[in-house]
Amino acid sequence: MPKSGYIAIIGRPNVGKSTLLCRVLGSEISIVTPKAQTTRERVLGILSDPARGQMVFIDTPGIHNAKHGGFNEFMVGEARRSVEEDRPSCVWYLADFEFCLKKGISFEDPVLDILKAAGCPVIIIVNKADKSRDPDEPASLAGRIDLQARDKGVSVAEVLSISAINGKGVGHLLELSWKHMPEGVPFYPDMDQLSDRPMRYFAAERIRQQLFLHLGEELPYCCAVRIDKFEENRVPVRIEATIFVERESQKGMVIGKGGAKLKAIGTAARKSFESFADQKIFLGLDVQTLKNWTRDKEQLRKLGYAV
Ligand SMILES: Nc1nc2c(ncn2[C@@H]2O[C@H](COP(=O)(O)OP(=O)(O)OP(=O)(O)O)[C@@H](O)[C@H]2O)c(=O)[nH]1
Ligand SMILES: [Mg+2]
Repeated sequence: MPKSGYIAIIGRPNVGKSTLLCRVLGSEISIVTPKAQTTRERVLGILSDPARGQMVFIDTPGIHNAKHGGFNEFMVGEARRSVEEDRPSCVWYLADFEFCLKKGISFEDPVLDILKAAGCPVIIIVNKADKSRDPDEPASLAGRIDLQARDKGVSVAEVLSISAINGKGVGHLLELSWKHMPEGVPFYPDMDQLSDRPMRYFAAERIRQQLFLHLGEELPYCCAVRIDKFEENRVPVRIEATIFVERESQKGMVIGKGGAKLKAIGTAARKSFESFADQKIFLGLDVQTLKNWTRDKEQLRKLGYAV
C-alpha cells in the first residue's frame, strides 16, 4: 500500500523553509531571498515516488509576533492554517543553527501554540549547519534542543541538523519523514505535478523576488504583484503585471531614474521565469499606488491575501 501525507514546514522568518522545499523537490517552486518574510502564502510542493507514494509539503510564511489586523496577521495565519486546516501527518519545525547555538531554540508566542495545534509528530530541524566550524557541534546542539522541546511539551519525533543549501542531512530527513506518512493513495494522481499553483502564480512570485533583491530594506514589504494578462498560447508567452506600492512617493523608487530600476527588475524576473517555465517570455510591468494596502482589508482581499 502506498503512503501519502502532508508535511507542514514552519518556523521563524528566514530560517530556510523555502530553500529546503526547493532542495527536496529539485525545483524552485518557492522563492528565496536573503530578506526575512519573503514567503507570504501557503504553497504546496508535491514529492511523488512511484514506489512509495506522495509527500505533500506546505511551505509557509515565517511565524512572528504580528500586530492584530493587516497583512502580517494574514501571514502568521497562513502558518497556523497549515497545521489546523491542512491536517499534516508531520511537521517540520525549522530553526536557525547560529541562533540556536547562541540562544537555544525559541518557542516564543505564537510558535509553541501552533506546534501544539498541529497534534502530530514534530521533526525539529536545525538548518544552516554548514555554518558550524566544529563537526561535533550540530549533534550536541540537537541533543540540547531535544530536551528543551520536550520540556515545553512539544511532541518531538526527532531533532536533526541539516544544511538545506548544500543538501547535507536532507536524504536522512526524507527517510524519517516517510515513516510518519499514513497509508493511502496519492492526493495528486499526476506524478509529475510539483505544486498546486498555476504558472501565473510563479510568474508573480518571480517578480516579487526581484523586488526583494533590487529594492532597499522596507520597500519590498510595501509591494504586491498582480498578473493582468497571461497569454500562454503566444510565442513568446505574453505576461503583463502591475506592481502595487502603498504610497505615491514609493512609485518613483521602484521605477528609478529614467526607468532603470524597473527595467532591471523586469529583465531579471523575465530571465528567472524563462528558466523556470522553459519558455520565451515577454514581460510588461506597470507600477501603481494602492493606498495602504497592507492595512486595508478590502485591498488585501482584492490582492488575494484573504482567508
Ligand atoms: N548558509 C546557509 N544559508 C541558508 C541555508 N538555507 C537557507 N539559507 C539562506 O537563508 C536565507 C533565507 O532562506 P529562505 O529559504 O528564504 O528562508 P525562509 O525560512 O523561507 O524565509 P521566509 O519565507 O522569509 O520565512 C537565504 O539567503 C538562503 O540562501 C543553509 O542551509 N545554509
Ligand atoms: Mg520562505
